[in-house]
Amino acid sequence: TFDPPADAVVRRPDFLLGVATAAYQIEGAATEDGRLPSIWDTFSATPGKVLHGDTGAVACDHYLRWEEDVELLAGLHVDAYRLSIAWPRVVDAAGRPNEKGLAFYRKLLRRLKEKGIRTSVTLYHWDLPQHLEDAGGWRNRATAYRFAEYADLVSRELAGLVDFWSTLNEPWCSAMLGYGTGHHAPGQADLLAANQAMHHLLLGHGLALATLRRNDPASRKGIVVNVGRGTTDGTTPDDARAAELFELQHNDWVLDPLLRGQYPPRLHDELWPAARPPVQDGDLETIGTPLDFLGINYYFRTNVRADGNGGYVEVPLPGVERTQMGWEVHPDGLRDLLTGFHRRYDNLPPIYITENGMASDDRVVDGAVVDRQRIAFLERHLAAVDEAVKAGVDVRGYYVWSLLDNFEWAFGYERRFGIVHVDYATQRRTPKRSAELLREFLARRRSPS
Ligand code: PNW
Repeated sequence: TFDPPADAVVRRPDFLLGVATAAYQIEGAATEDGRLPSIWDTFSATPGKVLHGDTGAVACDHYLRWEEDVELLAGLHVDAYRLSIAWPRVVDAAGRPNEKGLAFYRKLLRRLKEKGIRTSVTLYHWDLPQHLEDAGGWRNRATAYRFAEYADLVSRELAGLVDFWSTLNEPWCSAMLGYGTGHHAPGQADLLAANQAMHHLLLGHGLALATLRRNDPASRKGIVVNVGRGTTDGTTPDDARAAELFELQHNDWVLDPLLRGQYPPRLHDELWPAARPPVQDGDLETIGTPLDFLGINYYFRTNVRADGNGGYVEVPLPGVERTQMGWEVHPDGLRDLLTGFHRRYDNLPPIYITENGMASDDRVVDGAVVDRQRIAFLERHLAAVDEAVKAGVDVRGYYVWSLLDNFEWAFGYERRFGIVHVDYATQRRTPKRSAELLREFLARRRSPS
């Protein structure tokens, strides 16, 4: 069973426990009701970019099966559901609302409300309309303004149906994997482009946040960032510095402009002198607009050492537990990052863990999926959150990534993050053992007998 200690924060009825998904990873119906192509349609259709040539064209067919999926959520007794809106579904090429796309999210959010499930909506989970990429994408400052216009349109249409708005999901991944390494759409590999993209993503976030405040004052507004734990098994001062640089490049790059109103000076002085962001007057004030909450996505720890060139290099630790992604299981990293942010930022907003979870090669055997590694993973990470709360960090909720097995970006359908198994041939959903334990825990928490 899933049985956290009596005083664990996750037992408090007001600690939000939920599950998360994202539009492109589950919806499918890529050309339905006037949806425009996004950079992920283009990227996944490009040979060699996604494992086995998988695409999100069908995915979990959630656009058509959303009612069944809401029943699944209600049956789990989750407090909250985190989803994202597909920008190319709701805005047409001329910037006008696409009513059919909006109607989908309206009926979905209404149904969730009827079921008593809190809604957490991300505006941008990586599916940039392709026509905006053709105009320079996030390298182009104009995209920040297009994003704010999209936020304005959506928040006017859906005001009152959303409890938590997040502007962006993981700007680090959009900027670095999309424009810096090319592992994600749109597939550019250029450090300057990544810094341009990061700046315009953050600017778009700040502009959108102000718009959301005007249009939907009762909701809470924030942003979701991915954070990485970097440590070293090396013994030299340069190794220690390498671990610092890792976290500087992953965490401070994003959090310092959001929470301190500046990019970390060391980042561009030491690591990337030739890739300075295109900051204009007033941008950092816009980016530093106060947040109602900060969403944190945490997955793994990275062991690094000095590379001998002033940078760092990853050196995987032998003999540690890993997931189907090859990512190290390291719950203490979540605790240590949370307490570290609490020390570093004076004005740290309330935190929600907006994603945590793991991939495993799950199969249905005799109608059941026994995902033991995931159950232990979730228990240990919730225990790490509990330790952070007891050390004074204000963490108010936790979402498991993900409700369903889904399109895992460059790894396609071969990596399974769901607490519910999806058989892609039939679209049959089978709750894994982790989902059943979560359901039992939430039912008991709701009505202790
Ligand atoms: C996140 N990394 O992506 C995303 O928000 C989800 O859409 C995704 O399915 C989930 O985590 C699992 O991957 C990440 O390389 C992708 O550090 C890559 C990294 C981190 C997060």
